[in-house]
Amino acid sequence: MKESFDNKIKPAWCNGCTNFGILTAVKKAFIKLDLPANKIVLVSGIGQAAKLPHYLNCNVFNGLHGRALPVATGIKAVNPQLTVVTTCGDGDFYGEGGNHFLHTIRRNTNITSLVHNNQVYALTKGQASPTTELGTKTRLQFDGVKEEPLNPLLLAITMNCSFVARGFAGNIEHLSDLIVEAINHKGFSLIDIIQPCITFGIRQVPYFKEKIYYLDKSYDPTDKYEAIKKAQEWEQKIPIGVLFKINKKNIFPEKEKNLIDENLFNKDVVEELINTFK
Ligand SMILES: Cc1ncc(C[n+]2csc(CCOP(=O)(O)OP(=O)(O)O)c2C)c(N)n1
Ligand code: SF4
Repeated sequence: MKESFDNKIKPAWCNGCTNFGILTAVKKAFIKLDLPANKIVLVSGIGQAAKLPHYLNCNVFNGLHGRALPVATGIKAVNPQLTVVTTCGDGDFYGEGGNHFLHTIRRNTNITSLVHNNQVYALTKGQASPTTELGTKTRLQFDGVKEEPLNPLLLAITMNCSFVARGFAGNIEHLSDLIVEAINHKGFSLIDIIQPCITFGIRQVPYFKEKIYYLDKSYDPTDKYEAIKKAQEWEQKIPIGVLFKINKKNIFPEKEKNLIDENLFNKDVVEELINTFK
C-alpha cells in the first residue's frame, strides 16, 4: 500500500499561505517516488518554512535556526540509505545557515534542500532577509534595505553545485516533479522556491505569475555559462526549472567510506553505546 504521508496536525500558517502549496508538492513527490515514510527524514531550522516537517508523517528533525544542514549531513553520514531533505526559509538557509550552505556545496552531500524564498523573515514579522532587494522598505528597514541581495542560484552555480533549480509554490505539479528530480539526483541538490508571503511579503503571487517562464527541453542545464546568465534573470523575467546540473564523482558520504564507521548505524552497537551512559 502506498504511503499517504498525511498526519492530523493542522498547519500553523496564515490561511492562504503559499507554504501550503509546497507542503502538497513535497507530499506528492514522496508519493511519486514511492518511498516508505520510515526511509525519509525531513530536517529544518526555525521559521514558517521550517514548520513544514511537522505536517508530514515521516521522520523529522526540527533543529536550531540556520542549522538544518549540519544535522542533515550527520544523518546522511550515519545512514546513507535514508532520503534526507531540508526545508527552510531564505533567512534560515542563506542567512543564519549561509556558511553551511557554502560548505554543503563543496562537500557535495547527497541530500536535497528546499528553500522557501519569500524574501523576508516571516515568522518574526517581516524584517529583511538576505534575498530582500535593495531599497525595499520593511517594518524594520523603514528607510529601505541598504545591503545588496544574495543571488543564491548564481552563487551555487559558480561553485559548481551539482543540481540547482528554481520552483514556484504556485505550481504544485511542476514543483513536485522538480523535487522528484532533485531527490533522484546523486549529489547535493538545491531548489530555491518562490514562496510569496501573503502577510509580510513585498511581492505577491500575481507579480510572479507575470514574470515567470518555464525552461523547456531546448535549454541545456549542463552549460554553465548559460546557467550563469539564466540565474541573473530576475527584473524582467524569471526562469523556473533546472538551471544547472552536473554529475560529480565525489559525493558525500560515499567518498568518505573509509572514515565512516558502519557500526554507527548498527542498532545493537548503538544501543550498547547508549547503555554505557546509563
Ligand atoms: C539564532 C537565532 N536568531 C534569530 C532567531 C529568531 N528567528 C526565528 S524565526 C526567524 C526568521 C525566519 O525567517 P526565514 O528563515 O526566512 O523563514 P520564514 O519564517 O520566512 O519561513 C528569526 C530571525 C532565532 N530563533 N535564532
Ligand atoms: S506570515 Fe507569511 S509565510 Fe508565515 S504563514 Fe503567514 S503568509 Fe505564510
